[in-house]
Amino acid sequence: MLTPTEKIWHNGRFIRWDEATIHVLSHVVSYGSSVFEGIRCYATPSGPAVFRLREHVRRMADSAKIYRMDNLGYSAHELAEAMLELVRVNRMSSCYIRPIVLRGYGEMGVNPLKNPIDVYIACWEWGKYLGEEALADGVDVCVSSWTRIGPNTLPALAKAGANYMNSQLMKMEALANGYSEGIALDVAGYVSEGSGENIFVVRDGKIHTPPLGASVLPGITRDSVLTLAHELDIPLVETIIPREMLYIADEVFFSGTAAEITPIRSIDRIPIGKGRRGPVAERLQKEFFAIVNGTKPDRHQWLSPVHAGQPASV
Ligand code: PPE
Repeated sequence: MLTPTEKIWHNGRFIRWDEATIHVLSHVVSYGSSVFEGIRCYATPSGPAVFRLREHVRRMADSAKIYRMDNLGYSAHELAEAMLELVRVNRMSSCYIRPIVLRGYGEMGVNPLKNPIDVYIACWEWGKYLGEEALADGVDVCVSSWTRIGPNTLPALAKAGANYMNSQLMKMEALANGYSEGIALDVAGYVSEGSGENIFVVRDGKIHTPPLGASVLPGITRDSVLTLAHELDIPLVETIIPREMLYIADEVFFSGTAAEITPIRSIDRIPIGKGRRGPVAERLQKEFFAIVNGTKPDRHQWLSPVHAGQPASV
């Protein structure tokens, strides 16, 4: 269960956790009109630090723009500062940050343009997304019978609440069948992504990941994996991936803010490679966690320190 923190940021001020409620007739409830982000703040030796804050704020602004939420009322800098302030106010040493932009209460009907836009930012402690052992042992997943949202249906580049109805169908089906996650194919039948993760497929030492045109969220962890693979001299291509490539891969792994870098040990009960975490996933995990935990220098300015005197990199 979610453990409340003290405060939530709402339209420029801090309110109590329990006060962060909306009217049932808010536009978002009937029509799914929200965009949001998920950001991790890690504990480092020099205090809590938010991972890739600038990129998350930018993606939220992009999502809002796609849905014609033209004026959030706050600049990228103000939103980033609000998130850092929230972590300070709640005295968190590490946490997950969830900013949400939603169409609020005012009018009913599909037309969203008359409803106010509300911005909330909450944070809480969030452990390992796919279970405690997932990072070391890998997870058992399936290919979903649900197809990822088509390119001319809901825009996949936007991280919109409504997209997650599709994700929920995938997730519930996977759980009902004893898997921890589902992998969706896109409308053309090629590998797209997990319900809340991007995916990578390794064969003969080369990493493959679906391109943005395969209805994937432009994951910020995905982008970090691209950078780290390049630096570690692991070849990587963004390319369409046929489903059966999953089964004959040496390794498959997920990336995501919540899932971090999670190896996949079987798909549809077929063992992947040796049926456990492979060396490529392990190398990337090692590098990723060394940076986010502050044991290696933050050579890309990926971390925004939470505490005063250290300006955010936004
Ligand atoms: N694809 C989807 C569909 C997705 O939801 C996420 C993040 C990603 C890829 C990876 O993106 P990024 O976090 O920028 O690397 N999913 C978020 C929500 C999870 C949830 O259950 O809520 C997350 O990981 O925070």
